[in-house]
Amino acid sequence: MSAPKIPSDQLAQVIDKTGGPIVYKRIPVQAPGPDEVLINVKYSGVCHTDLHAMMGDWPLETKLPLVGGHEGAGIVVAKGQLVGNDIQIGDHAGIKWLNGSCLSCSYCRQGEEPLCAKGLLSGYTVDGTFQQYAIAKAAHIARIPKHLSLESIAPILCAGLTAYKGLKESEARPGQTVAIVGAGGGLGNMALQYAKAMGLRIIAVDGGKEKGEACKALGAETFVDFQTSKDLVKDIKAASFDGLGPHAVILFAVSEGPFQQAASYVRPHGTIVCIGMPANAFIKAPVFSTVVHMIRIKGSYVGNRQDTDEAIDFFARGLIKAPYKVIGLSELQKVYNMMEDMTIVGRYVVDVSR
Ligand code: 8ID
Ligand code: ZN
Repeated sequence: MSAPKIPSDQLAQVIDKTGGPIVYKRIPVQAPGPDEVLINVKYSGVCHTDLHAMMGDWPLETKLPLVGGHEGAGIVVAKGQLVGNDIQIGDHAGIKWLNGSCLSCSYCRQGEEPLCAKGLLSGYTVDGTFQQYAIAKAAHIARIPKHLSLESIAPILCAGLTAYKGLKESEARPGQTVAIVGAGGGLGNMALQYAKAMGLRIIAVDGGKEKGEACKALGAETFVDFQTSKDLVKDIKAASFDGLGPHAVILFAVSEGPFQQAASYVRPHGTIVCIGMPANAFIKAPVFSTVVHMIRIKGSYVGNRQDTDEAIDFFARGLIKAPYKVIGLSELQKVYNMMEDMTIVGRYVVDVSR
């Protein structure tokens, strides 16, 4: 394939200072380093993490100025000298949250690269996918088969991957029940589809009629509305069929309450998996019942390269059909406003060309 023409500048959404605003403007296109690729991003999902990054919600500084975004799907247009022949110009590829890692520490060697102390984070410590040309370490790009739609695969690159990994980390087995908290949002919707494909029974927890209907359409057997339930703990336990509570609880909500409630309804010997990261939040559980019920509480953080391929494979086999809406990159702030108002059902994907 002849080398595509790469412009010297491009449109991007740029954060100049923590707290925002984002500014839609022209910035230079960067050249990839020796072990990197340059990807012409076509579509990028918008994750709540992008909003946390802009607002400075977490005890980890971002680069500034910053181009956010870490669910980018596009086409490889340039590669550094050290990149092998297994990546060709014209290949379809994804940029995910983990933009790169050292590949030689004990975590990287064991397939736990998200734990690498030298990890680079797309749209956080390095520029991400809310621009037309984005860079990633070649070893970490997601390989996207060419017959798959770049628009619909974009949300798999973080929401799908993270939800799938969280379900694996829960160790819930086919036939067992998981409570998915924050099920109406981007990660939650994906978790519903992966859980269904993995043979799990699902209790979805979120707020509002629209999210309730969406959750049921995506595979939830029961929907518990946290905004109207008078006794959430009782309702979730009752929804677990034998009344003992779900075998696993996966927490995607961007509020602290669920992180302090889950231990009250998870089943004895059950597992609580924390994935959502609300600002300044703490997990709380009574020591006595955590001990005598042998409860496990753990975190789960994106996924490794193998998890990425597996998550894409579920999608490629037609098992993952979480809803998304497309909007121009120029309208990113509107997505953030809806996210803050909790009115997004599923995911927004930005079309980076407009
Ligand atoms: O690797 C990771 N751990 C990882 C990866 C990607 C994203 C973690 N995250 C984090 C994000 O940074 C964010 O904190 O997961 C969280 C969820 O991301 P998202 O799915 O992109 O957010 P969303 O689309 O806004 O969905 C959040 C849902 O939570 C519901 C909301 O109604 C919304 O549907 N929710 C809230 I806020 N409070 C709730 C409550 N008390 C609740 N649902 C149930 N009970
Ligand atoms: Zn994300």
